[in-house]
Amino acid sequence: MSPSDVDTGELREIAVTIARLAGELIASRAHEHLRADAKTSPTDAVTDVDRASEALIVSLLAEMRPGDGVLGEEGAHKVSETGLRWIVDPLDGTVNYLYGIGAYAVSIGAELDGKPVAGAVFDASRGIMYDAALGLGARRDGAPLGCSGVQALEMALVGTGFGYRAETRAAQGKRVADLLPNVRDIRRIGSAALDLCAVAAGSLDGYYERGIHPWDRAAGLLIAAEAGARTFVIREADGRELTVAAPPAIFEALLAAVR
Ligand code: LIP
Repeated sequence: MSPSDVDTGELREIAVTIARLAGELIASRAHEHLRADAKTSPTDAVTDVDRASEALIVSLLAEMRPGDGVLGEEGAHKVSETGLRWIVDPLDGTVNYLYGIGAYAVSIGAELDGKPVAGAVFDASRGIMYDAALGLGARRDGAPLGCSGVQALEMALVGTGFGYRAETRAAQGKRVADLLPNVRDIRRIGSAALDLCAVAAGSLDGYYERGIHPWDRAAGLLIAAEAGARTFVIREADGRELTVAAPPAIFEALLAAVR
């Protein structure tokens, strides 16, 4: 099947509907005193809300798109019978959520034979919906989005993030120290999905991060690309993936600066 065989607008609306419902669940529990379990390190947290959100998303996808595959951050895995697979981060920005910092989202992307075709990121902390469908543009609460017009890296506000393991963070800290004098400033929002939506909206001029997962970026990369940004993912020698998104005018300069 090719993207022209599917209604990407319909897939976008499914992602929007489900992301909003999961986001409402997350927002409704934001003031609970949650216990966090550790994943890859003591600081890599997962909560019952992450799991509840993923369970809701998986059940709604099973109802609305029964033959499709699913890959979720918290363990959901279903092989596709249709060529379509949904890539789900049920709560991106878990640490922010735990600390009551207003930057956490639900990210739901749809891929057809591995190619992104639709996606939605619901900022559950602010009730803002970002979405995109292949060839149909990117939107924020239904209004078209376009990325920044920045023309020089030294004027760029660049988002990034860091891993959870101390040795990884030491290396990432050195890289961001090298980048800092060459850009306007750095922002560390704590949600890759919201970083990518910020690039799409022009609230960031660029974003890069090593070590994020497909579920962190599946929807946000398409949203950024449909808003006019260039996007790039490469697996590096250490096995970690580098993700970059920026407007065409500074993309090559940012990529060269972070590689
Ligand atoms: C988060 C990413 C963020 C990264 C954090 C964390 P999570 O995802 O969205 O970009 O810097 O370390 O991985 O764990 O909140 O779903």
